[in-house]
Amino acid sequence: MASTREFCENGFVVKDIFGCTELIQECLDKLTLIASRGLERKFSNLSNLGDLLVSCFNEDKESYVGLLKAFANSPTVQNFASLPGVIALARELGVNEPSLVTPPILHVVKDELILNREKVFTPAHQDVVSTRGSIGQLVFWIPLHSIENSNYGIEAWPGSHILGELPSTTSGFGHTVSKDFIPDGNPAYLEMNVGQVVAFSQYLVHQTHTEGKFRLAVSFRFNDALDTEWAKRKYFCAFDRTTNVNEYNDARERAPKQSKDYFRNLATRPTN
Ligand SMILES: O=C(O)CCC(=O)C(=O)O
Repeated sequence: MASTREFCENGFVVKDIFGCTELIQECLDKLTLIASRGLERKFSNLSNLGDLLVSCFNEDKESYVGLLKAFANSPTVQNFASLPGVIALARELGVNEPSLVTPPILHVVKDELILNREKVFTPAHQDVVSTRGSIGQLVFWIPLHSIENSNYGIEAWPGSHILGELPSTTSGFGHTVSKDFIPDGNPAYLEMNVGQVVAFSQYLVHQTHTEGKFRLAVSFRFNDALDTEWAKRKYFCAFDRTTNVNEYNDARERAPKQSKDYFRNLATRPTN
């Protein structure tokens, strides 16, 4: 109950989640493995992982973006959204039947890895503008390491969630709360330990802190599938899926030979 009270007052709550630390370790190992192109490497430290990503980025930026997507879509990363402690917290904070808005998304912040500053350093914004799902929609944000006083954490204006959807303008990020409507006072910097998550309302005004060295975090959002008001809006959600069938059409010509080789190799692969 204490979490609910704190959440209703501030619009966010930071909580330890059982099993989160182990999942984070698995994620860091997996990212190290993928970024080192399948060489069996274990995560050693954050700075090494940062350097490894910088070398991938410098080699080929498009491929680097694909690599991050491939990692973010791994079941290991997706597991954050099904940790029993996460589901229990969502229910405690009013989301009775959690329904994912999008799969978990990865956020990487490091000076040498920035393709578009405006997308990475989010300005003061409310997530509701880009999602518009059920009213109690909750955002979970999970750093993959501790976030001390200035390591590209997130900053939030406590209590801003009760202001509803504030007027916003378009920005390089997508949208930002209009200047005159940014809540008074300084935002709170959310310090977090490994294994902690922050759950916040889609109405909370928040932004990315612009100082730090290297930061990795995962976020995802839950609508409440039992929300009757949302049901009346036909479960609408502004996020949508798209497909791109026009890229890599030449792969079709290579497919007959490739697939023959692929299955031959798979059938004769040594089992362990
Ligand atoms: O990771 C960040 O810095 C920003 C995340 C964020 O604002 C969001 O997920 O809504």
